[in-house]
Amino acid sequence: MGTDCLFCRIVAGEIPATIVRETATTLAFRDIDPKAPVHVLVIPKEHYADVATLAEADPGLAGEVLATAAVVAEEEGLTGDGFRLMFNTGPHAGQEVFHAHAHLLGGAPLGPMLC
Ligand code: DGP
Repeated sequence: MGTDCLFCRIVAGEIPATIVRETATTLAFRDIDPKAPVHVLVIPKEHYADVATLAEADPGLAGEVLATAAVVAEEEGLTGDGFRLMFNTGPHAGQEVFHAHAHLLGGAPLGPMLC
């Protein structure tokens, strides 16, 4: 996508982020405004506007995003007590950044909290 996408710019190293895991196709980094003790965003490096677009165009890559999220959940110690993995998709969900991303949340009881 390029310079007008915030997360593409993080992938390119043009905007700093606290990266917790990187694979050939995915990147996981801490959310700048965490809503839980652990709040990591997991994205495909390639630009897709949202998870529906991603899943239709490249289901394998969508699976790689989920796999990276699962590894980060394990590394962050979330697998015992549980965690939430969610994709805001479109304006009614409050999606603000139109580069597909999973929110990985955990580290405390989450209740009905939304991102
Ligand atoms: P969403 O509402 O689902 O589009 O969530 C976008 C998330 O992106 C939101 O929780 C805040 C986070 N975010 C926005 N700008 C930045 C940034 O520059 N760096 C990081 N690490 N996260 C950001």
